[in-house]
Amino acid sequence: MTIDVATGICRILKQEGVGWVSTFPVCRVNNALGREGVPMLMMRDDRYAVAVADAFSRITGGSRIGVCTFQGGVNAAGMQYAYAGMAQAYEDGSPVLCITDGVPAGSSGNSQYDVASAMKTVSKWFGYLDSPERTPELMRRAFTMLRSGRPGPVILAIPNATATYDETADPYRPVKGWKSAPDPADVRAAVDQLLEARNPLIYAGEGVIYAGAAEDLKALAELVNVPVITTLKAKGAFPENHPLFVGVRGDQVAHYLNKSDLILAIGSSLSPGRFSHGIPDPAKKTIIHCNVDELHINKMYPTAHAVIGDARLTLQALRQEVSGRTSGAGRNAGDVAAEVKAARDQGLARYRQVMNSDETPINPYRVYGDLMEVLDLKNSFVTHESGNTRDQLSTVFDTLIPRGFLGWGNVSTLGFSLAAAIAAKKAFPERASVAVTGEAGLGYMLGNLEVLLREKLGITVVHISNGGFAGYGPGFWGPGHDPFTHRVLGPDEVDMSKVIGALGFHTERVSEPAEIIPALRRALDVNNSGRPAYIEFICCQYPVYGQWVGRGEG
Ligand SMILES: Cc1ncc(C[n+]2csc(CCOP(=O)(O)OP(=O)(O)O)c2C)c(N)n1
Ligand SMILES: [Mg+2]
Repeated sequence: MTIDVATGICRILKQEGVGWVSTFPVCRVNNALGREGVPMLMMRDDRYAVAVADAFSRITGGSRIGVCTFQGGVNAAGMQYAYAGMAQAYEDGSPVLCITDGVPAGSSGNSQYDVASAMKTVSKWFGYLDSPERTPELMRRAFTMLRSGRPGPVILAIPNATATYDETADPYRPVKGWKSAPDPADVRAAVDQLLEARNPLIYAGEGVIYAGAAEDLKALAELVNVPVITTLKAKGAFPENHPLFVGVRGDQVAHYLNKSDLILAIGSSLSPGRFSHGIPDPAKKTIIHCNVDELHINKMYPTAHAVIGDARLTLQALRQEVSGRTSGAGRNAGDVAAEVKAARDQGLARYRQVMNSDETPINPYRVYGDLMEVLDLKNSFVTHESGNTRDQLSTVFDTLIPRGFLGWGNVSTLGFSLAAAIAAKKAFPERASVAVTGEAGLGYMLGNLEVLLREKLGITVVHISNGGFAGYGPGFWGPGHDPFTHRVLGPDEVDMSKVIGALGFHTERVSEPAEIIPALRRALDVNNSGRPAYIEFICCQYPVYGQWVGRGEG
């Protein structure tokens, strides 16, 4: 049976269980998607087309692959705009499939922008379909890379979507993805060191979520009686009401990072970036680095011992080894939980206080506290924006299930929260989905709000409206910040609830603390009927949050 490349790709996507594709026109595969009955979620710009698919892969822990299409080929404005989304997906290690038009044979080198070189800098693999017969092969390779090893974006460029091939010559079979188990000798050596340490600490990264290993992490932590911190991107990999949970950031996390003599890192690159910790006094600590990829071993810090393999298989092997050595009793380490509780209570005291504040303008922590009260934390999704909402929510928001909260941002690209909230609604339609943003994130979202109305996506956008760009550093004022570039028109000058209300959203503007909970309840209620909501909370400028250790002002 002879079919064209675009149709072949669509049929393979269906075989791979892809239920929808996000897009911004144009891409020559799109008409085939339409003909073959693959729903398209049309965003309002190319960056968001990538970001929604990227977020879907993150939120499902890679168990369902997000796929997007956008304009490519010669002089492709779409691809240049999509680049921002791909760069973020690459830096954050998200397994998203990007399909685009390729530069046709005979046209390479005629424009200034070198498509292939640019795409290679933001992908785990850039596939160029130079011959129609190779369609099944390249799709097989793409899904192999999306489902195996270190996660990252894969790009497929199709220079001639109408070329034809024989579909029966190389019949496509879905790719399962493969995992590797660690070397048992490495597991033994790691356990030797772990059992000898006085103050070990588990440092869990997002690899735990991609490996579906949250339960295994909990089981190991309990067996060895070791406190746990998670990275921003792994927030929720460990239940945050667990007695061994220390935090993502803040004084209690600093206390444990400083105090530890051994760090058992699992599923984390251990890369000190803008939004992660540095390891204090690394030379004085034993770093056991469990990772799926050798790329991160001995990076920045000397690795005392590496355990290479899938996070779930690694955690299981570590647990089995500890059990065997201790006749199932695990590591006896005194009352670790009581110390964790005391450190958390001390570290969180000042935030818990403002979470109950009645001041006006509203303290942003009061909004976060009330949000936690309103949501069923085992059946909802919340994400932050770049800016204070990231720093504050990752300090205090209690995440009880993996992906009940999406922390994101090795590179923290403004506007991603809307894409994440959309992807969460697609992944778990029954869950409430909330994006918390400042004015800069909102600005990036505005053009895409129409999508929520068109697609009947019942999502709530919570705006912490404080009339300025807080950005990084100590806040809106003071040394180290940007005094000339923070002020924008604030709630006294612009009423965003009217602007977004005119689009068709349910909107409210809240300036009284007592009104926060009722307003949130009304918004979530409206969401149940597929109508999006926007609530503007008139807040004070309160740039206070937990710091990253060893990163200066973060
Ligand atoms: C695409 C992009 N450009 C620039 C930045 C740098 N940046 C981080 S936060 C921020 C301003 C945030 O202000 P706002 O949205 O009002 O949040 P607030 O901190 O006031 O809550 C900027 C410009 C970024 N994260 N992403
Ligand atoms: Mg702001």
